Amino acid sequence: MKRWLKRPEGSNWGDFGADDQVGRMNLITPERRRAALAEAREGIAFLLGLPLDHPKGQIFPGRFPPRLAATSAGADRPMYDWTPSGGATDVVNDDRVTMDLQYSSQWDGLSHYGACFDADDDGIAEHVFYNGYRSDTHFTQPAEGVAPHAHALGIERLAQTCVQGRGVLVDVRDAGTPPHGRIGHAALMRAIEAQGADVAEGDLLCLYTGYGDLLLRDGAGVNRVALAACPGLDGGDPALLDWIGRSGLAAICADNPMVEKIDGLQRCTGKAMLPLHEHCLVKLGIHLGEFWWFGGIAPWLAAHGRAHFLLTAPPLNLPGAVGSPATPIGTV
Ligand code: UVW
Repeated sequence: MKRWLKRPEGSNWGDFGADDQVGRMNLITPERRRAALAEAREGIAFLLGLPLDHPKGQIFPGRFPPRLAATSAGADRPMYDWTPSGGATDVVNDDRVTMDLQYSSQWDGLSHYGACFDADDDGIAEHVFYNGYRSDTHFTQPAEGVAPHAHALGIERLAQTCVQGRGVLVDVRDAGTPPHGRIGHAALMRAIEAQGADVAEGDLLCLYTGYGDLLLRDGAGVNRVALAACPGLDGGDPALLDWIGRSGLAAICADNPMVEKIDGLQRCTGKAMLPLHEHCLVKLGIHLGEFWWFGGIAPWLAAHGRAHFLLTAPPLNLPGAVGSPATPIGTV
């Protein structure tokens, strides 16, 4: 069922079907996955995710590290105690965790980020998400337990695609203007070319900014010094947004907090504070991977003159969640 009369300029709403909920992940076809599998030539696998226990705790404002507790059946009884009934010898532990799903390495789901847009073409802006799904009709406050937050575009939709395709690693640590600054279209194209990479329909672009290395080295969270030290995409560059639209990329993943460069959130009226988020998540259905870590795979790829690899990165299959922790694996 079509949910809009007017779609945002430059968007692809409806192109994958009126009820589509996975956007450009549709472009990872069996053929593109076979091409990705062919990149796993050596059988060497790299973990592309950060740990969930940063020494300094909070790494993103408002998102807290996991709190882990052993499950327990009562004051002094372990959860599993089979000995009284059967005399069995099993000893079993379970854990319970409370965590912000978008703490550390994560996926932004298509229900994570929306925009104010007049999709009804009646002069009144609604809160809309990819493909015209709406805040008022497709979201509820999550209740205790597993009540869904997103009744559409939940992260389980992404999980159902399995998120397995060809990763393209681009080292952009020195690509920004000024150094460690914003990466616009020209700078990104230079970096892609310098590394002999090519970007094809259905690819998962991975941007190595060095931020994940800084986090591991210093335990630093999101602060001005760390943000200033690493580049990010320039969401204000129309040529970059146009290229992303034309590229056929299925997702963009980075080792920095937001994929796009932020110099501190500025007050702004009538436009998005995070224009790349709006362009990718809202207009095009391009998922964003954030806070990943490329410090292991990038040197290997560089040493072997390669940029492509098999990327496998499913999120949690948690119905109704708007984002998810990620434990991505790159195989070369
Ligand atoms: C926000 O958009 C606030 O966060 P993220 O970078 O996780 O998308």
